[in-house]
Amino acid sequence: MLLDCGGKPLDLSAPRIMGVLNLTPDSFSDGGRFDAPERAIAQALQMQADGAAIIDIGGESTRPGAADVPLEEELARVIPVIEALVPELAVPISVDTSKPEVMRAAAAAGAGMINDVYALRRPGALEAAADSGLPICLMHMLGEPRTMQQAPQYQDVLAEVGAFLAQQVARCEAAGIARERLLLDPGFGFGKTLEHNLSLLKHLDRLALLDQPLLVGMSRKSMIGKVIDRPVAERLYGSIAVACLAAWQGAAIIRVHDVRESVDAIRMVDAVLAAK
Ligand code: 8Y4
Repeated sequence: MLLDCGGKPLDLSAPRIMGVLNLTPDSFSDGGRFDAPERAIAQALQMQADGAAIIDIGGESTRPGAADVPLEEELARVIPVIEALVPELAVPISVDTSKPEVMRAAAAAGAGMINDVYALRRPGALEAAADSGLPICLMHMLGEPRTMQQAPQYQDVLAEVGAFLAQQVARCEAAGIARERLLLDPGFGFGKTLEHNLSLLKHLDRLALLDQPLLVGMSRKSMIGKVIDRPVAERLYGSIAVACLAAWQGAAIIRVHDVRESVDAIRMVDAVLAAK
């Protein structure tokens, strides 16, 4: 299956790696205004060389407890980097944003995918994403980043995440977005306890029944830290393990920080998937 990402093809006939390029001030000390574009370009080229099929660029921290980034700040962080990267990269760029203005500016700058953790629920986002013509990743989140980890509860996490994603697909179709443009993501860590995250991963294959490509992001997250009791810098092997479990169950795209290691791991998984 070939996805057209703003003119750059993304081949989803095997599981692919999405590299995370963070433009938040904690990753680039000047907040993206000064030398960040140069550093971001070097990092993106390295991720492409390491086998990333797409690179996700975000200027808004979506970590639990994080505050909202003002629009002008997010535009200033993200758009110059997208403009600089698009002509340099063969692989598409995905823009991690929930703001319609950022979606429109990123699409105009040549971005190839919209990755919205709010699943286009912010005012104006549905229309902006529809108008872009780009593929869109719709992610499940219970609550808002500031409060989502305060005792999230479900009757049946898999059924509720699945129903939410199916509902958002229907909403997008009603707005004129073809199903072929939609990827779905259960949103690991977004309003979920460790037990919720583990159940979602164990039964990820059930979400494949929604018939849209699945994108998952678990790299370095606290669901790994809690199980292996390691700080964020020491979660590579745990991250590789969950990436493989997701690929094994049919995940199309796996969002990771450690591209090279993850590409090797999922290539191995794919070889087994493809065996007779
Ligand atoms: C350490 C490193 C601890 C990173 C936590 C984190 C997803 C996503 C994020 C995801 C999609 C993150 C933008 C959270 N997670 N987009 N974005 N799916 N589609 N936290 O799971 O990486 S940011």
